[in-house]
Amino acid sequence: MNPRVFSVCFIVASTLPTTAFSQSFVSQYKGSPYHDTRYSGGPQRIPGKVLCAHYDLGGEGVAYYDTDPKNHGSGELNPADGSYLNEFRIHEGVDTSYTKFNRKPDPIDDNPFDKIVPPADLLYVGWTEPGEWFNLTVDVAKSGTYAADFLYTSNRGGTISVDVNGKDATGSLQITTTNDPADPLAWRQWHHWNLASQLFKVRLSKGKNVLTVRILTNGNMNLAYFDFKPVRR
Ligand SMILES: [Ca+2]
Ligand SMILES: [Ca+2]
Repeated sequence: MNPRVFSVCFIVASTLPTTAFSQSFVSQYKGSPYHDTRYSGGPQRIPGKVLCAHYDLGGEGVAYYDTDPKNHGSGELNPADGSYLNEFRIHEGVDTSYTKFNRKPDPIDDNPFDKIVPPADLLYVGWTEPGEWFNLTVDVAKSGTYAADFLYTSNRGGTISVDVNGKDATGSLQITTTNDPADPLAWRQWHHWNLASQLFKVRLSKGKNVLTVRILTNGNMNLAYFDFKPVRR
């Protein structure tokens, strides 16, 4: 082959994949945005808060990977009692719960060791372990760079990452532990909430995108939401 032709072919081949791969990932993806009787669904909107508990429909291996098929929040920690919150996604493998306020004698999520007090009855993904992941289909209003604040608890620190359309977009993100030795209650080390301001920045294209949140190390984190805001230039 003429070396010039070869080098042109090589440049084309090496610049195509990112966009082509993203488009093919989205078009071949079998998951779909979450909805239920209370939540009308549709892709979660960016800018805005993207709720982890509203991870996509599609089940194990498509919309998420969880280490076991049981939901250890809904129907277990939170007994099945007919209520929306206690039975939220009860038959799915991802483990979900919600922030509990005004519990006596020991406050749960509105405790004095919170770095930031979360909203009450906020659904979140918990019982996380390394290797687990879940997908969030989002609708981006405008192409650009977005910064994400992250509402979470972290018993022992750890790392997560976020893919955009099947490709790692953040690398390993260090999650600061919210463990506080001053709390006399061992179980409450899973309930100290914090907001990681601008945990990561990511470039997103207008329209439908699929985010994959991955638990890389340690687990034992509760993931509530990522709040995406446009980065002003
Ligand atoms: Ca599970
Ligand atoms: Ca889990």
